[in-house]
Amino acid sequence: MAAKRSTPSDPSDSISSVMKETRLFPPPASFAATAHIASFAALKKLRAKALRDPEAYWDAQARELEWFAPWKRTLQWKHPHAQWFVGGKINVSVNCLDRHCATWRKNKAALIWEGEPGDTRTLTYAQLHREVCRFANVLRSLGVKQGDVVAIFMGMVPEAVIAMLACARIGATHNVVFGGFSSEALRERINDSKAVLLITQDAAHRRGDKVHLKKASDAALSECPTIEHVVVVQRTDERTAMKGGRDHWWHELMDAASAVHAPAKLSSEHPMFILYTSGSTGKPKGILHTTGGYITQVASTTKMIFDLKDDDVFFCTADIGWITGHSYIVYGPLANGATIVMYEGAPNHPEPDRMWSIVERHGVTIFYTAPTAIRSFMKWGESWPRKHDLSSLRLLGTVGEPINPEAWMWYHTVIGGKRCPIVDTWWQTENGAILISPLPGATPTKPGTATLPMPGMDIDVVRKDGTSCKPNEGGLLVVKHPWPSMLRTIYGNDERYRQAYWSEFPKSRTCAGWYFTGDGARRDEDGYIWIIGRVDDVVNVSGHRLGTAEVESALVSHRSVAEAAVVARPDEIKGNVLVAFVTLKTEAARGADLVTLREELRDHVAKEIGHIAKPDEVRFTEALPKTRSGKIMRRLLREVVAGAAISGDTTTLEDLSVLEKLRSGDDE
Ligand code: 7RM
Repeated sequence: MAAKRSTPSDPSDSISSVMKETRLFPPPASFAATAHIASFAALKKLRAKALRDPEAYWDAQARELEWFAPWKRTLQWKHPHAQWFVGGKINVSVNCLDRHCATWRKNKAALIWEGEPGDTRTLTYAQLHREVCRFANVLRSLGVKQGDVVAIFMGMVPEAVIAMLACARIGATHNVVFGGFSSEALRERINDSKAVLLITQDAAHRRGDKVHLKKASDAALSECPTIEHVVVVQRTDERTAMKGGRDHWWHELMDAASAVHAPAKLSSEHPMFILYTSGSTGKPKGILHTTGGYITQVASTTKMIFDLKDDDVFFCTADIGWITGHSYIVYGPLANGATIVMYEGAPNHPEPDRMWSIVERHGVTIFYTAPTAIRSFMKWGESWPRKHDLSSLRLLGTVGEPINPEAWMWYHTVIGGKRCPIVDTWWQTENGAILISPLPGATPTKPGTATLPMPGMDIDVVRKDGTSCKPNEGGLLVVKHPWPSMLRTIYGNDERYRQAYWSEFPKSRTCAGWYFTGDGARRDEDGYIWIIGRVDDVVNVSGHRLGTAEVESALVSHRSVAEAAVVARPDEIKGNVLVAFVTLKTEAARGADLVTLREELRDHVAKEIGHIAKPDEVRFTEALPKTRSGKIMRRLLREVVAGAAISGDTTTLEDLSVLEKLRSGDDE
């Protein structure tokens, strides 16, 4: 008899979570002694109070910022559309720059930048302010008006930060497109947002090579009717074709621009930026964020979660083309008057110790990166960080994926010297700011969980029928009350906004209408939230619903494995069987007996989790298909194992050849 086949996204059964992790790491007393939130008791009190009256909580957070005019209403909620701080007038660049220039921070380093070839630039708050004012004047002189969309297609150079802040200063809505995207992806994002101006650069340094951004821009612009002007930063000595009347050199425009600029007084709900994120099908979604609510929640979470102090040096390794770069390189740290470190190039150029060399030379105190990066560092081996003095570090963070306990322990021991708390931060492009995270001076952490919702957030793990799950019962992660930095809509497609986020738990007699994150999760007996992964990545094997992330975590705990991705292949008998794609650590790959290792890995999973999770098949590969922000694209692997044609959006895939290799491996 053929087994009942349940689709992975069918959330009717609960999700079995098989992860067993009991290690507890309380905040070091010395860290708690100076922390903004200094005890678990204080945090619990704050969360309880904020949950009783979220509007009062966010009202107080917003008051930490500088407003031109106060708001009349904290929240206006017409499901599923929120407006925050209604009637308030504010400017984000004033909060990130002018505010600090009026204090001793005027000559504090705002941005320490390091180019891949080794050149560096430091901009103080006063210097960054002048550059932003000048570029704001440049944008105005090119006819950019409040509400116009400006596309930014750049590498990690200081001008990208200046461009974003200048947009915020004049009230232009920026649309940052990751510099690694193709010209087709750029074109689609320019046209969907109707951008009037593009800021790019001649070329970017990457892994000793150059990425030709202006050439890619030119190819895109052949079919972008809304673009009137292009501003080009000269980063390299590449010869660059400039189109008369349309293209302008950044440095020439800046030389002629005044450094005095009166900031626009924007209403709190003014559209601040659009950021495209890929859905599993169809074209990318333009996530729209507005001004007052976004900066309120981003500034407040940066201060609390990273326990920011004036002598901190904050290094977030994300690209500004992702939400993490927007919120935790640019806006959050600068709103707090912090010193940020920004690095242009690849983490293994010229050698795999580049990050640790940066930490040592600039005295980085807070380091924020992604699990995928941590697994690369592990793969390269601990001799690289061991070459450097990392004693300036006091806090570590992760974001982007569930972190497997193996990687957490490595990060804790090898990078953090067992002394630094780790904040595992859960959030989404749509959220704008971190929603679930430990506070480093307050929350005892466990490897693999983002722990508790932030104060002011009403988050639950629920069953399909909306009732709350019991401890350790897997379910769907939802947000029950609007929050200031939430997306306002999908640009130009409000129907898709309703469908994607608000249709799973619609407004009804028994439900206020909740935001569905798309993630599966469970809450343990301490209330800590364990993300099981995207609901699409939950598979049903012989009637058990398993999060593939947990099987991956078991695989990665084997000494030879660097990274693993697990997907289901439909099977007549079992409903689904698991197929594991595995990359090996550099050392282990040398002379490995793959036939034996394959069996060893299957047994290892059976031992760690149980027989139900034992992969039917283990395939060794050099690399996994990933998005450019490092998330494994399991959707593509599912299509590979099913032998199906690759469908849907692949513009976010980092390296198309990876997929080609996996597919040809199919025919072996
Ligand atoms: C910031 C960002 C969002 C998705 C989200 C999750 C996954 C992010 C964590 C995580 C487990 C984490 N925005 N995710 N952070 N899963 N633990 N700490 O990554 O829009 O690009 O992705 O990423 O599935 O829904 S994003």
